[in-house]
Amino acid sequence: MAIHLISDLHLHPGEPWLGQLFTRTLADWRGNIDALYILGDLFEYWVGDDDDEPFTRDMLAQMRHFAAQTPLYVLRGNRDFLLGAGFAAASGATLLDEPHTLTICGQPYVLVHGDGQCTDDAAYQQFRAMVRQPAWQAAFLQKPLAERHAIAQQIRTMSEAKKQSDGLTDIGDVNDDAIRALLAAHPGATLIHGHTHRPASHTLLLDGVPRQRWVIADWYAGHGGYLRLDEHGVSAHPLSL
Ligand code: LP5
Ligand code: MN
Repeated sequence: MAIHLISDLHLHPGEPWLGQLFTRTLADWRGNIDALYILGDLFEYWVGDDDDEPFTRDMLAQMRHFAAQTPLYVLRGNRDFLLGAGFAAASGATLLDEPHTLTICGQPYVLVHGDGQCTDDAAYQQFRAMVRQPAWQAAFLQKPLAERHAIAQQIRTMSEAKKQSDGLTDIGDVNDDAIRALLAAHPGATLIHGHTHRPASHTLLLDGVPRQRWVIADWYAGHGGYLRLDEHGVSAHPLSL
C-alpha cells in the first residue's frame, strides 16, 4: 500500500513549469499508487468553481483523468478555501474537511493544511475567520468573476508585501501549543501538514510519548516534492521536470 501527499503547488498560468510538473506527476502516479492526497493551496488562488480560465480547466481535466483510475483527495488551503462541489465534479477529487484522519499499514495519520495552526499570526486568523463564514462566502461568490479575480490579486499582493517586509518570521510558522492540542486529540497519530514552506520532520514529546510532525514541501523555483506513506512509514522525495 502506498499513498502520496503533495501540498502548496500554487498552480497558476504565469509559471508554466508548475502545470507541466503537475501533469507529468499525475501521469507517472496514475494507476501506480493507492491514492493521492493534496493538502491545500493546489491553486495560487481560487475565486469560485465557475472560474473559466483555460489553464484552470486544463488542470481540472488532468485531475479527472487521474481520478478515473486512482482515488484523489483534496483539502482546502488558505488560497483555495472556496473549492466546492463544482470543483469536485470537474476534477473527480473528493473534498475532505480538516482535520482528516486515515490509517495506512496500521499507522494513524492526521492531515491539515497548516494555516489553522499558525495562531501567532493574529491578523491572518482574523482574516481566516471572516472568509470561512458561509454568509461571507455566499456574498463574495455573487460578485462578477472579474471583480473576484481583482480582489484576490489585491489580497495576494498585500500578502506577498507583508511576507517581504516581515521576512521568514516565527509568526509564519505553526504554534507549538496548537500542534500539541491537535496531536493530543489524535492519540498515536503522525501529523502531516503543508503551508509553512518549511519542509522537515519533527519529533516532539507529548506526555512523555515521542510524536511525529511532517511538513510537506511547497513547489517552488522549478522544484516540487512529495511524501510517501507505505509499510516503511513516511519518506520525503523531490520532484522536478
Ligand atoms: O498565502 P501566503 O503564503 O502569501 O500567506 C498566508 C496568508 N495570506 C493569505 C491570503 C492569500 O495569500 C490569498 C488568498 C486569496 C483568496 C482568494 C479568494 C477570496 C478573496 C477574498 C479576499 C477578501 O492567506 C498571510 C499569512 C501567511 O500565510 C503566513 O501564515 O500571514 O496572511 C495575510 O497576509 C493576511 C493579512 O494578515 C490580513 C489581510 C486582511 C485583508 C482584509 C481584506 C478586506 C477586503 C479587501 C477587499 C479588497
Ligand atoms: Mn497555505
